[in-house]
Amino acid sequence: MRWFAYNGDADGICSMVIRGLVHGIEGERVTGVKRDIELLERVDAKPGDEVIVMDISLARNHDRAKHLADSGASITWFDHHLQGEPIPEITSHIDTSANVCTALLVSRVLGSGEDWAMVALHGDGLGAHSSRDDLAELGELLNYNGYGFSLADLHFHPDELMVACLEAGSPEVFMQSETFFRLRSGFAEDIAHCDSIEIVDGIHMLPDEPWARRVVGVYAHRLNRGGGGPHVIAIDRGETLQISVRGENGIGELCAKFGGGGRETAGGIDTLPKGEIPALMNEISTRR
Ligand SMILES: [Mn+2]
Repeated sequence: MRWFAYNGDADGICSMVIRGLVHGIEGERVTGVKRDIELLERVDAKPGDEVIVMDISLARNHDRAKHLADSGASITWFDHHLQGEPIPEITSHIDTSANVCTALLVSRVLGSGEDWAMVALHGDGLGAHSSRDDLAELGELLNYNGYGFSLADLHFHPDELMVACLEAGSPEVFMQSETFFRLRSGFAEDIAHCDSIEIVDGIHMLPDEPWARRVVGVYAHRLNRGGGGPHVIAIDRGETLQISVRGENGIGELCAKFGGGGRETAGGIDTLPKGEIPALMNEISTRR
């Protein structure tokens, strides 16, 4: 039996589409909202099963990955997030360079699907490294769909969106679909709210509302495109903040100090107690 565990954002979806166009997507597929990254917990692989993991951090799934590898599953891992301690039994294509995304790694290994990899670079806020500016909107919209506190916030289940992209075959064909137009109009409605976002003590503070939970990632990438980071964007959840951080480098490691994670230019902390805001902002200010 084959299992797939892939991030529900643009990069995870494009990685899966590239794989699917070459070898198909037969198997048990596990995904979720972007922030749901402990996907391996839902992979119930038996000895001899194959597990393909795309765009989720090995550091955040280390114990479960080790357990599955030790119990005889064969695991292949494509990613660009913090790796933590490597696991020798895993076939790993992990590159944390700031100019790659997971879909690009998948496309290089399979020798195919470069167009979808160019979409994914835009989705991950790495559009400067994409050779296809005409795919920027698609990348941003696929990424936008992955953000939300739970699946109920999303326009489409990430797996449904992935299948729609796969069936379209090419980014150009998908951009003519009803699915694409629904994403575009949903996004336009959500991003219009962003004019009202206030900056409180250096933090872009968003309310805990569905539009904010959906648009926060794209809003953060757009801020970062203007330079001047690291930028801190938060959703106010009462006692705690859900934090996104964007910058030029070292962002995942910065977030890991506060129980979060990420990669070179983007990271997050799911639940930061408000008492820890000064410590976080101290770290941020040393990097500005
Ligand atoms: Mn990614």
